Amino acid sequence: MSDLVLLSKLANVGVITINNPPVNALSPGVPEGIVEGVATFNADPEVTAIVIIGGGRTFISGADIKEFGKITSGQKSDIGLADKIDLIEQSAKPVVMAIHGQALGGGLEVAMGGHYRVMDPAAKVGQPEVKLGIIPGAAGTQRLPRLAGVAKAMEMCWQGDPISAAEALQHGIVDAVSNGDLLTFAVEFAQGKPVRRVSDLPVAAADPAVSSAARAAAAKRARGLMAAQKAIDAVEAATRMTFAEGVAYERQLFEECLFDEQSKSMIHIFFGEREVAKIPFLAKDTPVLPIKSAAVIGAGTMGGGIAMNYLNAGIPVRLRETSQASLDRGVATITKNYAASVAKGRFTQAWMDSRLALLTPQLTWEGFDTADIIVEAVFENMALKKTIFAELDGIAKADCILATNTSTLDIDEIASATKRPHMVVGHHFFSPANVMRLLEIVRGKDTAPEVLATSMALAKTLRKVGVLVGNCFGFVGNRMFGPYRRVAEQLVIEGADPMAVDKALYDWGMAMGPLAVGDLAGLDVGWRIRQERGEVGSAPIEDALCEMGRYGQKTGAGWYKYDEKRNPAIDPVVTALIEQHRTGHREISAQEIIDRCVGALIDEGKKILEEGIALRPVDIDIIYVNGYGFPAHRGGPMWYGQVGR
Ligand code: 3H9
Repeated sequence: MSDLVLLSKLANVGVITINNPPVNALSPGVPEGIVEGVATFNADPEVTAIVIIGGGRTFISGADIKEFGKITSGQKSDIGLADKIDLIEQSAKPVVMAIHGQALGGGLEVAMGGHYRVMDPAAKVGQPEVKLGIIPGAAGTQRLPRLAGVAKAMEMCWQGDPISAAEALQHGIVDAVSNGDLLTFAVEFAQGKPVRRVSDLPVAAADPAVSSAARAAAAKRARGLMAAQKAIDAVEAATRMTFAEGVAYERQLFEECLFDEQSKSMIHIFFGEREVAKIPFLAKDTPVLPIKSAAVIGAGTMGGGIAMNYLNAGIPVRLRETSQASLDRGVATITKNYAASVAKGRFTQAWMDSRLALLTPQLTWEGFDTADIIVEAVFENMALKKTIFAELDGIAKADCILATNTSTLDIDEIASATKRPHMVVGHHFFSPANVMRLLEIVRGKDTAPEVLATSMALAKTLRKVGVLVGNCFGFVGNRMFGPYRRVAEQLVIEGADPMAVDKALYDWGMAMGPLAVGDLAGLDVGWRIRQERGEVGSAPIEDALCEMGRYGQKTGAGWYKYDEKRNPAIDPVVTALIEQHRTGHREISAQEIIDRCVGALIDEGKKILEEGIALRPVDIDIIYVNGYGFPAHRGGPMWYGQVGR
């Protein structure tokens, strides 16, 4: 037997420990090792029960995702997991799965192959395959409804979010939650238990209302994602097929997903999110500075959201404003955001109170001299930012990181206002900063390696995807967004309807159409930038809209007019304005709209790569999927540019 699976005995119980660091993926040899262990203990007369447990930090994180490419490229025909799980389930001696960390995907499927499951209170279980564009492929869609019921199984399989031990217990997915050492608990639990095979359990009769509600919810929340609908189909099949038939049907749907571009794109994003954390030019032993306290300047939308990230991570924050009214407004927004999460059941009131207790709103610089990081989040104005950084230079301790949340401005010029440009870095958060996962970490010409290493580590602490980018106007994300939106306007000038432009890109998978995004973000932002950069005229319709005071949603009108609920409607005033700028009236297809707008992203992305502003194409993809509503199932603009065009 290989080292991937270790066998030991505790009194009359055979213990199988999975030993495939870092996260016990089911790489070749692991399922085989477990099956061999089960057979060994079945043949051992001293053993009356078997416990399967994960070594290290987790139970099993799922099938080895790297193996999927071998199937799609024809190197192998199967992951070979479902049949191994059947063999575990066939054990004549009771098998108890002891879950700590995570049992995800194939990990939960293995767990359900056991006769019982016990769980550490902090552990999580889930079927996250849909987030990789696939569905469970080792009978998860057939065993889960037998334990948790059809509705819960459907929800878990199409949404893909892991659930807590308490919830897993409540839904019958596990049989007990441990109250001490997990292995000891599992060994005791195993005593005298009869064999109980999940595949033998009945499934409740089909309820069409449950399936159609799940399909409608998935069509909305997982728009365009084939795997979400197929996950529902597979679970529903359990209500009308035998276990064996259901497994065969699941396999067919799993393969349909696996061979589709959607899953290849989403797997690219999964590994990409981990790849961007690796900075080739940073030595592995680059020091990471401890960040135990933070200070944020500016309690507006961005400053407040940024402060919440630190509070959520348990890091105390001093939040500074220049007037009491602005400070009060900022604190009220933070409180309101937390209260909304409590109302939705995402946090408890006690948790919210403990976060707010870490916040010190203030009008002075008090305590800024001891902060480990100071984040400036004031109005996007170079002169103002330079004044602030010059002032900070006289206040902050020597090893304090000075971060600016600028979304476009030159980091080096901001840093030049200090005598320590090596401590200055851009931390570009995306609105709403407490929700959006992306953090662009902008490297100035003098930014020290330890400031970059700390920023990357901090992104993880703040539960963000940190992507290192170079210093240029708009960095990566906003720089690419400019040409994308310009092309959208150009299409209108050539004859496309604004709504047709937005609809084409929305239907293709973007979170919003490009013109609607302009209205949401504020058309005046781009207008001011064009004026500052001498680019007036490059967006003639948007210039004209701004001259009319139509800045977008915040003024109730932009490309569209908005009612109190912010529903957009066509405004004849805009239709007339467009007519004045029209150079043609040709029919423009949805495909042309997609090709030209996404093409603009790709072309600018290529320039960004040539200039070394982004490290790798995948960095751009991760930025677009996490910060700009680009559909993960299309893999990001650079990936799509290779496979989709
Ligand atoms: C599946 O199970 C299909 C089945 O139905 C069966 C079909 C037949 N495979 O995330 P981390 C790597 S599909 C290969 O930084 P954390 C990861 O790339 C699978 N590699 O750790 C990274 O490598 P590197 C369903 C994997 O503690 C390293 O491990 N399961 C896998 O922040 C550490 O990962 C999932 O979708 C894998 N399954 O988070 C779960 N998992 O160091 C996917 C991780 O070279 N995994 N790696 O960059 C996760 O969500 C997180 O890794 C986890 C740990 C929460 C487990």
